Amino acid sequence: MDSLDGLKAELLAAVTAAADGAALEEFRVAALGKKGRITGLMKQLGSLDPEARKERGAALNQLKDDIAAALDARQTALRAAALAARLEAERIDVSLPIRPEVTGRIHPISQTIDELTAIFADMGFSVAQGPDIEDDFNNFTALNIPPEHPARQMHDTFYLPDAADGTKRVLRTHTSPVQVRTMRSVKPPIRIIAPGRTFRSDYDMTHTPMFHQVEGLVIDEATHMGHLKGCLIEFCRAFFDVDDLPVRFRPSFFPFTEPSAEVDIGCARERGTLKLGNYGDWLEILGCGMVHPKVLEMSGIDSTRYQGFAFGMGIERIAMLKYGIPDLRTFFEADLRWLKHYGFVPLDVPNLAQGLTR
Ligand code: 2NM
Repeated sequence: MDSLDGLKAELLAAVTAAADGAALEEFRVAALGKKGRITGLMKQLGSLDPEARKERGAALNQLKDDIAAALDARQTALRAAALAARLEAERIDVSLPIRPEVTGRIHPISQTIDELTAIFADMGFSVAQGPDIEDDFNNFTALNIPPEHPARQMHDTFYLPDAADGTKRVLRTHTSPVQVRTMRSVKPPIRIIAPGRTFRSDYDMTHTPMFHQVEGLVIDEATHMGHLKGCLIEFCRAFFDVDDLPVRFRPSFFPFTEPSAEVDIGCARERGTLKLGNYGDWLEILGCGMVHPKVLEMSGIDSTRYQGFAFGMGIERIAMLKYGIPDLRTFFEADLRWLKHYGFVPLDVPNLAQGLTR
């Protein structure tokens, strides 16, 4: 019986010589496959007498194991080499500046949402979201706007076909249903803002059928009108970056708050331009109030124990004021020249430490 040493040396040399995964697989088939050389030698065992067969079988098994181990080792080495080559070839310099000519811009709406989120986050608010398609209850009834209430007409609602279970559905006319969902699912204290898309069937110089709002909600055991005023004065001064910006609260009415107020900030109107600051004139920018006890109760909050405040404002409007954008409708025209002019560079992420915008 010939020795297997020569064959083993030959096969190991072939394993070492395999230059890639495909060559290695070809070798595996040629050596260990159904018609491979070692398999062929195994098949001849039947013609030997029992004593010789036992010895030869053990030697062949040993050879097979040795070759398989060499194959595994070679495969691991080839994979490591392929990865190293790929890492070398795909090396990028992450410290290179971005190429401005191929860079997109952050839309002023996104930028404004990021800015006001940074301000409210600093005051301990978190961001809540909800669906664009709401049921009539969350959008109206839970906010103390029952069916037939005149405020429903004021909202120019987009009605959708009823859901399968008969639920009346609408495109949300404000982000308040997000606050309703939060009150129903979270135990107070609550401190959230809800920025997002809202929809009303109205289209002219100053209205688009889709626009953005941010609303806020604070509920705790001793939350009062002083907290509302401090929070919103702080927001106005931080957002418009005017330390002594005058802010005044005027009595108003909303079905979901009592008392309710509208907030004006100081400004000057000169020859068609608008300046923010202590110049004697006033500009309305948001609505607010103490959440109506009926609204708390309808969302399962005990109004004898908890009270809170809420507020809402239009994001396009405050963005237009801050960034001098004259025409609301341009926000939604997807005009790249407009976006290049009014948009923001992606790496300028708003934060209070560096100032909201640089
Ligand atoms: C506003 C003005 C005043 C408001 C109220 C609520 C809720 F759900 F808590 F009752 N959310 N948002 C609110 C209050 C919104 O927008 C001008």
